Amino acid sequence: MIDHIELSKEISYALRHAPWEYELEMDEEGWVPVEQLLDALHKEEKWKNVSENDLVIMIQKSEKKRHEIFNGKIKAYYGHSIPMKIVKEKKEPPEVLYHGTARRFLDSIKEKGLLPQGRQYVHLSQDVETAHSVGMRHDMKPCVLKIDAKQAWKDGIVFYYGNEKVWLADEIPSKYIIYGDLET
Ligand code: HQG
Repeated sequence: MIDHIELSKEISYALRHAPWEYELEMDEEGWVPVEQLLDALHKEEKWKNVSENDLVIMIQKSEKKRHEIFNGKIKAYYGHSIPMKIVKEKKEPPEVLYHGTARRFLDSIKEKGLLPQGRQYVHLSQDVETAHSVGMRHDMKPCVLKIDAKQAWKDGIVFYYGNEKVWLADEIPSKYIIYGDLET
């Protein structure tokens, strides 16, 4: 039996953080040939029977839209940390976006704004619930920050489309962050 959650984690690791460990040739949008990924996975005992169909099932079963398969290639929608910056589609964001984070990061965020830290882009959420669950990864009682994306976009801050719930930005200066009573 294939553990599709475990498979998704390994594929996210390969596509977001370490394509070279899997000898993957990645293009500038982050696409790699499915065959190459399968060849690499087949070298591991636990993935030796994984098929393209398993990848499709993995994507269908996932509670988040993390990966896409198209024309024999697969990519991660977001999350990259590799040195080669993945080219994302610039897009006007919704008027308001959210960012779930830990209480312990707030002072630094107030001072420096939202920075990508270990990843290529700052990750923003389309809705409060998504932001809250992102923040839960860092803090049992996360804070949800509200981003005045409309004003930021007007002022020339570039946003990029991740998937229907995830937006990306190079950085979000502190003046566009609303530290209201959104603490959850
Ligand atoms: C924080 C997951 C101090 C930032 C999620 C965050 C997301 C600062 C942490 C995606 C800071 C980075 C990404 C500053 C930002 N000072 N801390 N100036 N600026 N930070 O994990 O956004 O499930 O790299 O608030 O759902 O939490 O893997 O980013 O807490 O969509 O598919 O630095 O990853 O998706 O943490 O999460 P991360 P993230 P998956």
